[in-house]
Amino acid sequence: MRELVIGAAQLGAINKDDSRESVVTRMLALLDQAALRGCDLVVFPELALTTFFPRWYMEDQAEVDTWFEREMPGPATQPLFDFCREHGIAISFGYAELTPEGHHFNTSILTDKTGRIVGKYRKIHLPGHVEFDTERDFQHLEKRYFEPGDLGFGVWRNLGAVMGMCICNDRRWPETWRMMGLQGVELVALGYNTPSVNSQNRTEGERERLFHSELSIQAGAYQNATWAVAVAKAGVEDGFPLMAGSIIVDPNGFVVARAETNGDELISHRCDLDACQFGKRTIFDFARHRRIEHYGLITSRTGAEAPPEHDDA
Ligand code: CDV
Repeated sequence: MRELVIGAAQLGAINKDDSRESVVTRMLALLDQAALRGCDLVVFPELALTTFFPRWYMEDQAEVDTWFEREMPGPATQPLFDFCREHGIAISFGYAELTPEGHHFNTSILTDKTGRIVGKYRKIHLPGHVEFDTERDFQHLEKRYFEPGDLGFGVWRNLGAVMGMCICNDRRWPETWRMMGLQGVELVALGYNTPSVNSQNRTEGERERLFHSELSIQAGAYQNATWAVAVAKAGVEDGFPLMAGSIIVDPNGFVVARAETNGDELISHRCDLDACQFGKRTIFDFARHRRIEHYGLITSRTGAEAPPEHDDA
């Protein structure tokens, strides 16, 4: 059996004024718990080091750039990597990445147990909008501050497993999961910052938001016979609530661990990677069952186009 103890380290609210150092201290406290539980890999949320800054409208690029990391590890994050090496724990977390060439990405990294970065993913499905939107109850400006990821959906051999990453909104797109599924993924690490209410529909609250999140993750895990670790940034950030509900999902799509609070919380599960094999060899044996000759529209058409209307009478 290939088993890994996987931790999902949910973070509670991070307010605008909270320093990266204070967040890293909280992350280290969760890593201490993870070490006691014997975790092999600990997954943290999207944009783990700061508040979810895309809710704030900014025009000054210098101000925007204060939310980004120019190096990874940097002085504030180095202790996380030191912890990995000292305790033999791999980690994955999200942050805003500013490249030396001046590109801005919503990024996640994956390390091995020595703290070496072995995988990087840059968020491809960026939700939200570019300009201030007066119709929304609050802003979601990811399309303003980030470029779509340019690295595709990679997978990496790490800790004896095939691991992939995606970020928040990516989890709602079957294409995300299938791209990794086609590379034999056995564990998908993903973090999210999902507001508890829909900024464009006040009737859609936390119950529906959690349902849609779990529906997407459970379907993605099942249809690609992979473990999935989905980790929230939760709680009320400067008055704006983010839903919690971090989960670990098995390759049959069942939730095997779930966070119970809205704050910093570690959940964990001993995951048998070989449990992916049954689904991959039977109902989701892609090589035997997929019919790519009928899937052309998926890569040739972006938006939905219904056939022309005609008179049925
Ligand atoms: N950070 C996100 O990508 N959030 C989106 C919200 C805006 C719907 C999500 O899919 O959860």
